Amino acid sequence: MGRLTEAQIAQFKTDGVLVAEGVLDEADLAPVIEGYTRWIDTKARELGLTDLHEGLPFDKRFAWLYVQNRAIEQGMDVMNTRLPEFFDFLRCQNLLDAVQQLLGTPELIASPIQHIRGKVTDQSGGSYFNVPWHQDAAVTWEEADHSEIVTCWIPLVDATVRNGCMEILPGVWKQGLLPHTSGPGGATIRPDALPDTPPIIGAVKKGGVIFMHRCTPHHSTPNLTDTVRWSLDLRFQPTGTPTGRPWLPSFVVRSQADPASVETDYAAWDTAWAEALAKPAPQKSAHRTM
Ligand SMILES: O=C(O)CCC(=O)C(=O)O
Repeated sequence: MGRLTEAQIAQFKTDGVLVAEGVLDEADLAPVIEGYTRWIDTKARELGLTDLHEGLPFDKRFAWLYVQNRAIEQGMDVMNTRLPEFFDFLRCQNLLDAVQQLLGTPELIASPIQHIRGKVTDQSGGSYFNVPWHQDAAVTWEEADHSEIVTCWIPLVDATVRNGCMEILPGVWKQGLLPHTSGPGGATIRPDALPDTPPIIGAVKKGGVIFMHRCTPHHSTPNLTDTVRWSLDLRFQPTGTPTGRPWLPSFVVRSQADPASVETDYAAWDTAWAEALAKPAPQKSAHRTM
């Protein structure tokens, strides 16, 4: 069991980042892509777009729809669409095998901090397209500062320098949480505190995953192509550890000690998210900026 080599696990532990190719199979990602293909089609029709571009593939269609009406991306994130295919993907065995190897435990929950990003060349829309240098720990409450959270960045198309892959700073996680300020794209590391470390270029093929420590700085680069750089970013951590967003639901995705605790009921997941999102968010922001 396990898709990562001992050398890859050791690299993650040293660098706080691992760009791993071939973690997932085509069949792992296909349902999520099909689910989003369906969602985009429905949304385009609801918006009454004149040209539906029905013949275009997944890595192109959204860009052409976005040009017509940026509202196509509203409500697209995973906790809003709540697609059954995405719910199932949270328990993807190939992904969780790798996470288990990195965390050394089969007792795992999915953090509520999870996104899909359809990054197009026009960055003027959603702020989450062009994310500035940050550490994921800066967007959680301090209750999660001792939680071993692993970010899994999962391209749904090949991520390249030209279509706006990430850049990541290796080894910097050892410095802990760096000071952040708030900027147009969200929490960002104060420029004077950004370490002078050469970045790793996060180009990775579909099927690969970039694993990151919660204190690993990373940012997104512009998409210079006419295609869509689709990706998921999900976070997993040992069961029982704080997520840093206690007002949002987290779910057991794997357990050897208590297999019945794994959330396999779509309706329960759907309802928990709907109820959490219907409540006002706490006054204390999740973004630790100064
Ligand atoms: O997908 C991107 O370009 C940025 C992702 C990111 O910042 C994150 O996963 O925390």
